[in-house]
Amino acid sequence: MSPARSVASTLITVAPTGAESAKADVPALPTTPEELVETAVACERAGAALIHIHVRDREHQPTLEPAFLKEAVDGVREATDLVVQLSTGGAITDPLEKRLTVLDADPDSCSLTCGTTNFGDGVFLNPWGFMVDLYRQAQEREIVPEFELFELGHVHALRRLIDECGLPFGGKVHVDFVTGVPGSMPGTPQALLAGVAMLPPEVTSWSATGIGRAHLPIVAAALSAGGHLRVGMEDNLMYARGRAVVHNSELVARAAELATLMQRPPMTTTEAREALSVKD
Ligand code: KMH
Ligand code: ZN
Repeated sequence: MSPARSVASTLITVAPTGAESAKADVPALPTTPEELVETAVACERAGAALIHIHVRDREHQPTLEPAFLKEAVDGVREATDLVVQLSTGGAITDPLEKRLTVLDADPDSCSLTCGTTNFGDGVFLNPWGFMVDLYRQAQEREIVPEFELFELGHVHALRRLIDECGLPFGGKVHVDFVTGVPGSMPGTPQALLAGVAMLPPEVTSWSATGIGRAHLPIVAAALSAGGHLRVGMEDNLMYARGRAVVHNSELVARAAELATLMQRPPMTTTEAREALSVKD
């Protein structure tokens, strides 16, 4: 896929919670079902079309318990038209078998990280067998994967996955570059564009996110290079130098404004469903 290909509109994904920040440290983090739904509604209004969800339990701790996942999927579906994506990455302490059961909640989309990577002081495990199992189960259940690429080697692993297992349900291949995780691919335009240049031709769309201070440079680079955007408190807790994010929707609103200035206004949820070929 050519990085210069003209892309008319911008898919804005919001990743509002993640598994890494503690509610006690970041009270604005949406961790309860009510906060998640309120966030989803506000972010849809601000221009998001897809939500990447990590669920928390009643003590605000990351969980992959099926009842909590289902509650989150149902709640967001009832209140919005957002494409609902569940994280299968969970937290780095989550066992692989448990991460596979995320698909039981029947989201529109699931994340699928294309390899193991450094994750700060820890390791985010994604062995080949796990990737294949997750991919095949997503194909069978008609759930559209979003391929998460933390490393340039992950782009090559995606190539291998498509060669061995074929295309995802719906035939579209959407990837997301996660840049700026300490120890992984840096959050620089140079690294992002190197990844874009390596994408297999089957890729139909790509987005990018920059962790922490890489957030705005990666937004600008992705918009310039024909990419889509992922924003949210999973990846970035600061709105500007010295000013914390108060609500996820302000990150979405700023991304939507920048995208509009770049003549690539936010995609509607209907357009996003079509672009990603999620099931009706
Ligand atoms: N929380 C990270 C260990 C994903 O959602 O698939 C993994 C992650 C990627 O956030
Ligand atoms: Zn995530």
